[in-house]
Amino acid sequence: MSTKERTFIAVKPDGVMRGLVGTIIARFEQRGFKLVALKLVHAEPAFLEKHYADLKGKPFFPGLIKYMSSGPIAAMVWEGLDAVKTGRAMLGATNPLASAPGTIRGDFALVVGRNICHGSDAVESAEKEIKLWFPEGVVQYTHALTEWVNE
Ligand code: RTP
Repeated sequence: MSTKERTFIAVKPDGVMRGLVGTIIARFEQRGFKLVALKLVHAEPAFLEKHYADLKGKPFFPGLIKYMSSGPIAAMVWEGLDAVKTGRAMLGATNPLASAPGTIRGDFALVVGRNICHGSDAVESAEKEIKLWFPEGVVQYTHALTEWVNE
């Protein structure tokens, strides 16, 4: 059964510099997800080492931290049914060479070291990542959509 979830999605520095923030936001909005947090962050290496703690020791780790700290990241939280799994499907495979056309990486990226976006891989990691990137919390919507369409 589908459950309402929250996922942490980030447009990495290459995605921000290439002007893909709006396109990526549009895809999540159009799919039906709700944006509950959004900010631009130029993250320090020490902070990114916490985000990627599981990858410490991998040969690509130093390059990954350098890449991720090279410019602003658009950090977001999206909410909706199966947001974690569907969010990952929308991003496409980690290595863009294997990402299907129609996915974000499959349409806009070529190499794994510049794969333009991040998405939480499980509900538990989403909770951890949301706490790390948004310690201030996310917004609560207090009005139904119809109240914004009809006065
Ligand atoms: P992400 O966390 O960015 O959504 O990526 P992921 O779960 O799909 O993949 P993961 O294995 O956790 O790798 C995190 C990021 O590290 C970079 N990477 N580079 N050069 C390489 O072989 C290599 N492998 C991974 C990518 O930016 C990947 O998204």
